[in-house]
Amino acid sequence: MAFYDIVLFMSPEAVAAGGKVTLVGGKYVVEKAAATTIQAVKGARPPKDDSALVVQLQGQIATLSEQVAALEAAYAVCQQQLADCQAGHAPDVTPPIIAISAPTSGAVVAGQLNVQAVASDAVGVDRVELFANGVLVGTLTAAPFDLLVDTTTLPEGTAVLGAKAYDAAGNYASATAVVVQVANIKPKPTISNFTATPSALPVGGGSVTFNATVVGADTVKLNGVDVTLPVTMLVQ
Ligand SMILES: [Ca+2]
Repeated sequence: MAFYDIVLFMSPEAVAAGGKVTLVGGKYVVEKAAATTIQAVKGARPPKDDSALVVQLQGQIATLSEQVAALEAAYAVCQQQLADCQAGHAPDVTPPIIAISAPTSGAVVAGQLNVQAVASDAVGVDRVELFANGVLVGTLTAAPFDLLVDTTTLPEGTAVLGAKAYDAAGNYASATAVVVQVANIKPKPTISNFTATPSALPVGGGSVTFNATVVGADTVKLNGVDVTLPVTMLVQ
């Protein structure tokens, strides 16, 4: 039995053209690249086991995939630059300008929060990405760059809002982060200093004024007051 080492030869041009190797049903499938880019070298020492060879090849495939992704991104930028040149103007090398206009740092927020960004670019803004605590929460491709963010999905306390703007040439800029306080859980209100004036019901009828200090409530509703009548008042 002869053994072969499988050697991958894939030129940068082949990779740029979308050439890749994938493992399908135990067989390696070559896409968009000449078959000669994979060679089997006879006479090599046998691999210790097939699984090691598979792992080695999968590692090479993963590396090639990363290279393809990087080349595709670079190719897209080159295409845009070429289009700029063909259109008769210089390539766009200036990043956009972006800022978060709402909310402002230090704001206490709850529920649905309208995050608003303002972005501009000399050529054009391609898209705006909005982040909450570093996690992408939305991508907007046209102004206004506003997005409702459900703050109940965020931890209570400090939250950092961020935004990035891109132009078609791949230039990008980040907005100054906005730090807000998420407060969806409201503490129970406290009541103190309850007084009634006068402290006893007036004989023959009249009004009593109640006062109290309530902290931590948006609204105060008087549900009822238990009144204990003095014995003397009952006798009368
Ligand atoms: Ca630009």
